[in-house]
Amino acid sequence: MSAVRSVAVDLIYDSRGHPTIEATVALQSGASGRAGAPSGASTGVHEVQAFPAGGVPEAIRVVRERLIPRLLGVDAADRAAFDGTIHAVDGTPNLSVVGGNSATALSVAAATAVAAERGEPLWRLLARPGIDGRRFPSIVGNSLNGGKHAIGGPEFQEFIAFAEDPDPSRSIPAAIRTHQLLGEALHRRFPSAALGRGDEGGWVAAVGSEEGVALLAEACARARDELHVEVHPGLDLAASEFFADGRYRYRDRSLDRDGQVAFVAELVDRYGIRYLEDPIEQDDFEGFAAVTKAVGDRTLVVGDDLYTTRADRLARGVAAGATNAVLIKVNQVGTLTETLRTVDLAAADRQATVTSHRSGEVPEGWLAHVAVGTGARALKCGLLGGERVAKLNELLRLARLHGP
Ligand code: 2PG
Ligand code: MG
Repeated sequence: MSAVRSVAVDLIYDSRGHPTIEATVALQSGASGRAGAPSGASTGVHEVQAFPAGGVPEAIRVVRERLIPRLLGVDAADRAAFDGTIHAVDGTPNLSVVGGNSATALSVAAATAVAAERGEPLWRLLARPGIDGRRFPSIVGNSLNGGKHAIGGPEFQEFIAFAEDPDPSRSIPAAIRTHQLLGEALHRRFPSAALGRGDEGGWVAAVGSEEGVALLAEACARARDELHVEVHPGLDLAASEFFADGRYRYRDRSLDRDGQVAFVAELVDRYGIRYLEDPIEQDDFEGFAAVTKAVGDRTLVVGDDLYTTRADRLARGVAAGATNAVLIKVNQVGTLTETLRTVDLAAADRQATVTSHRSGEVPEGWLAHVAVGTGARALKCGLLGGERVAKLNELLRLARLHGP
């Protein structure tokens, strides 16, 4: 039994400079694990609450006073018991008492401690049936930022280099090269403007959404020619962020649902898009289904805000034919237990999974283990900045250790 000996929670900062939580779980054996929780900016309305109303200080106080005493002595190897204690003490469906970020930090720290006790990598502890650590996710690499992740950028939130290759030593450099080539293209397009970097390390430029896609597609084509890796354009529209009063609002026009579906389908074909996240607002399962019907045979249609990693919402999406893939973010549901429930449902329903970072990240690599252990089709991650590179480098390490 991997009984919990002590638990600590503390304030740390994420990559946006916002406070978040880190947890350290120590076991009777002396093994311990530590993990920090990331935070989103374009959070879905169906996510759990990241922190209680009083923010990080209140989260820390509640966890110390009410949760830690209940976690001491619990068998951390019994994930349902450990994570279940968090839910039991919280007592709300959206973790508004302890906070979803406390739950994530604690759940991942406990799993990390158990893995350390066994002398195993974390991914193995999380491994779903049939996963042997020799299959690696492709890379969904954010190259140009917009929406809530960039000031003065396009409406679409993320312009992505989708590097489809089972070998991280090929996919990662291809995605990074695309980012570089996109920077050169932006510089040619705006020779005297200053180019910035957004929250996820992608470029920020005063381009419109479609122009951004065109420049990205060009950069992908050049990277493909140079490196002979299948790198194609992808998008996370985060469409809920520019949807208001029934319309999708762009700087030069507004579209109803049918108009949005047609616009997105046209972009997929014109630019060869192979990854399409949240093209429709977060409560419109039918709109998603229309997109999937139109282009789901040639691109991943991924639900992020639509599902917020929740099994009940994924089940609804499967019944509606809404998507062919689901984004997986641990802190959208709080614990690893809930996350793995959704991953297993996705596998049963042949929905691909994409393991994702948040826009406010911590410089840690545990996300790569979640991706490998759950057999994710792709790891979604920024390409620049220590908090992003930490995940890419961990994936490279796993590939070197366990790869073919
Ligand atoms: C998203 C994420 C990560 P945020 O929308 O997919 O890229 O953004 O963490 O701000 O929700
Ligand atoms: Mg998203």
